[in-house]
Amino acid sequence: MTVAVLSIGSNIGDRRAHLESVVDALGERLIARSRIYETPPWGGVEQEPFLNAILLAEDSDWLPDDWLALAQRCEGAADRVRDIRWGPRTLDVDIVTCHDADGEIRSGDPRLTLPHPRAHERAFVLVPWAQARPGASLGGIPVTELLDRLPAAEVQAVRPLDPPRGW
Ligand code: A4P
Ligand code: MG
Repeated sequence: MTVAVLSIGSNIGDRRAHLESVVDALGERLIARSRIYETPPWGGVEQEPFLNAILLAEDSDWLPDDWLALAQRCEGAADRVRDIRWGPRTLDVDIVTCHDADGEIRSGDPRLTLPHPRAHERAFVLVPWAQARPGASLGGIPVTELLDRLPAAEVQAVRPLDPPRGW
């Protein structure tokens, strides 16, 4: 069995519908989800604000590659075009971390690096994750501690949307 933490983001088109498409694709695998947050773009490319959320999912048979395949299927279904690194996108689905019965899975494979190499420095990942799973940790460090290491302004800029239907 594996449990995956997925970071989902969108800043083109119907942003909320793009996030909800991942919830639909997970179906009964979904075990928890954060609220939806509006977040300033991270990474230096000037672009529209993102909606971001964290989803937790589990499957009794799946390996990490299966979560990546699902992520890429969802991106493809949203007509995701890969051009500018860290640029605008209809839907981005990243595997933040993946656990099996032995604990957090580690991989240096560039096709699927685990944990995600930049998750620990992104308020748009850590704020929703701490909200969905208050005791969560990444690489053995509590997510709340990782948040304390980020500039306060970056953390405060990650704002929950008003509670919408279903979230
Ligand atoms: N890959 C390796 N490890 C992973 C993993 N753990 N999860 C590979 C997902 N994919 C992983 O990704 C490039 C390759 O990474 C894939 O082929 C996969 O096999 P990509 O999604 O095609 O490229 P990208 O998204 O342009 O690059 P990257 O580095 O993944 O960008 P990020 O890190 O996804 O950043 N600001 C806000 N506020 N909110 C956002 O959601 N997102 C980005 C994109 C930038 N700024 C943002 C946001
Ligand atoms: Mg990505």
